[in-house]
Amino acid sequence: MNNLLRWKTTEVRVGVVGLYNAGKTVLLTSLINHLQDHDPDRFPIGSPGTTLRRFTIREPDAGWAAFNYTGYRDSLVNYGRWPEKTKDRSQFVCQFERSDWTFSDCLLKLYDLPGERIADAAMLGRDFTAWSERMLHQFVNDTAYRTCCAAFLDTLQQAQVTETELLATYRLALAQLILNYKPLVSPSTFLLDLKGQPARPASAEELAAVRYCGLDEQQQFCPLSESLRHRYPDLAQSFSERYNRYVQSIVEPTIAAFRSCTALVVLVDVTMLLAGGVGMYDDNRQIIRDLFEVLAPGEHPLLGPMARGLSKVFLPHQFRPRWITRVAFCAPKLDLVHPQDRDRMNLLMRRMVERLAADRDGLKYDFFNVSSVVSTKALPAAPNGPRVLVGVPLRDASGRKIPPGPEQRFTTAELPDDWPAEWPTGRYVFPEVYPRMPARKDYPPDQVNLDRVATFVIE
Ligand SMILES: Nc1nc2c(ncn2[C@@H]2O[C@H](COP(=O)(O)OP(=O)(O)OP(=O)(O)O)[C@@H](O)[C@H]2O)c(=O)[nH]1
Ligand SMILES: [Mg+2]
Repeated sequence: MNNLLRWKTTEVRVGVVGLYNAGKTVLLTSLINHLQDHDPDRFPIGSPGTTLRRFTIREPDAGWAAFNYTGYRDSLVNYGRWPEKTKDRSQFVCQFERSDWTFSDCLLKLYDLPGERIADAAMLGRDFTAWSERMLHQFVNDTAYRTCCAAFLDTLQQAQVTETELLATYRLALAQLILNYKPLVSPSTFLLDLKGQPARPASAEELAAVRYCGLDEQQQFCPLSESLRHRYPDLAQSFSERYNRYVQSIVEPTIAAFRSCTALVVLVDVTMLLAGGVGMYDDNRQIIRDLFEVLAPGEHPLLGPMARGLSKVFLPHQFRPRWITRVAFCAPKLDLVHPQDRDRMNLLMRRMVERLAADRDGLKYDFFNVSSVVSTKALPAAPNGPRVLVGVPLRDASGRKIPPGPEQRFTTAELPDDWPAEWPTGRYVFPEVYPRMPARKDYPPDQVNLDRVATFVIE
């Protein structure tokens, strides 16, 4: 009887965004695992007691690579390793029924992307001139950027310049940004090229010598000042063409799909920001602001909440709103923070990004501190005592990766109750650990609050 009643399908599209290494792929892998092998006691979703059934994996949409769920889960379960770094955008599509939805089943589309690409978000809707102005504004007005980009800014000032000099000094600037934990590295192919090859740790000069700022060696570009655009119109023209091709082939396909999601999961890795220093915080905030500008979450300006409510009830899914109405801000890796500080983690994230969401009419948003794969246990701590966790360390004292060994006790940073006015790289340390996954194939990992995120975004 149930099936006769379910006469329509509700399509839900959820995009996960966040800087590289923020935990997007791990979050999606754990989420899919919990939906596929659903246990209402371990993953309460929707109204109390909701069960899921008939979970089926579907083909991704045309033009999309499939999210490698099986591979990622296999690496977690069988090899005890975190999934590898994401190299390209991908999509996971599944369909299931939930007992709290009487008339409809759910077609869920999940989107993953390499975190590097979101640094290019500001290119959407900007031509080469506007992008140049924006980048140069940032380089000149922010001390950290000015320092990293000094040689490039000098080149811009010279009476005579060549394309080679400009590109070489710009690549050096991008390399300096990477080495100074500044994630706003654009064009992002400098960090992660078209073949999915990430930049390897090296000196700034080495990085500048082997990486490209553009689609490939022949199609590199860099921002040009107004005066240079004026004095070298041919160069400006060819940079502009390369820029357009770059936007068309990299930025549009990656970022544009996120625009028509129904919900976004925005990962704000508080542990990485505290560890990376104040510059990393500033940049991540800037990147989320850019992303909000181009993705424009919130109600459709012409329709508003009323029409949205009606369209959901009466229209077939292909006519449902094609814009983002919900944003779940998530602070991932909760298990790297001592339970004593976990409320602070949520508060820090809220202080950082709430304004961006509150300024958007009709956007529903909430904040969650999340652990997708709980991989530590905590020992009790006195209010000002050391925060001690137990887990399998992933690195030795000098930061080198080590093979998995026995569980160890280690100290993790105490979280401040607000963002300090300034803090250096390395003041806060949150040692990484190996994942803890149940070996049983159909038994999803322990998680915290991922169920609440799922309830919020799948509606
Ligand atoms: N302890 C712990 N670590 C986590 C958790 N989720 C992610 N991590 C750590 O974060 C790293 C990066 O996670 P990914 O999911 O690969 O990050 P991503 O956002 O997909 O990164 P890109 O693919 O580079 O954009 C992992 O290798 C883990 O070290 C978690 O729930 N607990
Ligand atoms: Mg990833």
